[in-house]
Amino acid sequence: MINIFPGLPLIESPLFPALKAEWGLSAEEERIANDLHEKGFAVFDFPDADLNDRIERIQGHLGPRYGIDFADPHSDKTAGERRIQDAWKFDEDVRAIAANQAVIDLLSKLYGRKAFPFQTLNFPVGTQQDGHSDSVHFSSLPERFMCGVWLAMEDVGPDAGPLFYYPGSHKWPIMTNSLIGRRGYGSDLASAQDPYAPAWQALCDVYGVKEERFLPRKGQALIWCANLLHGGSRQIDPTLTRWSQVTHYYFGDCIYYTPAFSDEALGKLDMRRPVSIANGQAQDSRYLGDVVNKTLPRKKYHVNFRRKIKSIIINCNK
Ligand SMILES: O=C(O)CCC(=O)C(=O)O
Ligand SMILES: [Fe+2]
Repeated sequence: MINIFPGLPLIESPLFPALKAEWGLSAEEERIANDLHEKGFAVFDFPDADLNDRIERIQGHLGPRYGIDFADPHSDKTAGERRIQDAWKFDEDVRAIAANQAVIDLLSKLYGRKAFPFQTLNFPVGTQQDGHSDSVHFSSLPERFMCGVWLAMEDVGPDAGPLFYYPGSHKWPIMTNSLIGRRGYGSDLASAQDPYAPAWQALCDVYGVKEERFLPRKGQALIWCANLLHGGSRQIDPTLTRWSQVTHYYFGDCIYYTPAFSDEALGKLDMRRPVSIANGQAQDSRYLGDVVNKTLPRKKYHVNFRRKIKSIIINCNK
């Protein structure tokens, strides 16, 4: 069967039921694909025989950087730094988790383009972050070719500020500046998420969905789709830890950019040049195979556009 919509991840395509029959999925892969398609997230056991040793080494190596007294069971674990971004650059175990080949192969199969990890976040406690979709921070053209993989590095109970999400919210309108009537290019924000909070709240109210919490055991992981609304719930017991690693993935042959600081309709994109954690190489943005690392400067765009219009008029008059 020809995929008429290569601009959509396979798991998010309206043709998903017909397409998946041809992928040769195992029963476990099919369960994950179905969950992503219907709910926007899927849980799986992280495929790494050395995971327990890696977790222990990561906690030992990164622990002192958070400024938290982990040795004292009664200390406030939320008092220090909440996260370390891109520890893969100096910690081989963080890198190995992010670049896990089985996960890359699985995501590539489910999305229909080659996945590559480009960012890691390591948390010793919950983030207590409001509901958001990651696609305002990092998105792609065509859209939806991005996902997060959240790995539990210990068992997580309800008092430790577990991850939460709204099942099915990946099907809601994708949050962009044009959707909320805001100009983004050149804007300056302390938190890129802030302008969208009332809009996400309005969608939650109108769809009347109930949040679900992820209470995993150590070694379980959760994939979330680019547009799934998720966050970190309030940490009820501050003496608890909630060690976790999030890896964000992009997919090949896409334009990579930050929507919060872009105005897509005006061709003003805050482009990204993500480095693949798998091979250390910066990845070019591409559109239908062609490299497009820079937005066309505004002036040039106008000249080209005028030339094109002129040639259309001349040709029409011939
Ligand atoms: O772990 C959490 O509490 C949320 C993390 C998150 O939203 C992210 O890394 O994108
Ligand atoms: Fe997030």
